[in-house]
Amino acid sequence: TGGVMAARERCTAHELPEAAAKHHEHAVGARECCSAVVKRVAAPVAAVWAVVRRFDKPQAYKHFVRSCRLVCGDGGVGTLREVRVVSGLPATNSTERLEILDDEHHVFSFRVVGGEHRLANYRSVTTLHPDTAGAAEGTVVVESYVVDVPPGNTRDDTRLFVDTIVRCNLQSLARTAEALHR
Ligand code: A9S
Repeated sequence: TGGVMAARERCTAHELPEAAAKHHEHAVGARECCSAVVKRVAAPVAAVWAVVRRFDKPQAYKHFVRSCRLVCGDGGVGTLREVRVVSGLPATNSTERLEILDDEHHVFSFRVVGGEHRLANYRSVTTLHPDTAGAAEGTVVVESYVVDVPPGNTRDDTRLFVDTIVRCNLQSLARTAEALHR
């Protein structure tokens, strides 16, 4: 579908290795939408990964998160967290499950399994790649997602809303990892 191509094209545009691009190919249903955001970070992969891999601490860089507690699990695959959201969003809380935590290949994925918000069945995959373009050690972060289009919303509205949140998160991730690295 068009959704699969959206994430896929953006990844190949950044010349990711085939194995990494595969993580951003999603099967997208009729009432779902899909997109991807790419962000360059001026810090090595290890510094960015140290922030991303902490499923128990999304508030380290996600500014829309007010608090987070683990419901069950210890931060490995299958762990459930309950995230409370800052006010001003059409959401109060979200229950999320860690799906992939690959320390070797720097792949992270979670899915939304409940909560009071409009992003039912949200799932995302984040991959980190060494950025060989610049002189200093850098990282390219690719984050793709699939989510149900909420009743009464269009696919474009949904993508605009979610892309904005993901872009904010990745900007903040960059600042956090760059500060750690300094
Ligand atoms: O947390 C993420 O990585 C990405 C997103 C899009 C999170 C979205 C969100 O947590 C809110 C920020 C609260 C917005 C959820 C699940 C629903 C929202 O409406």
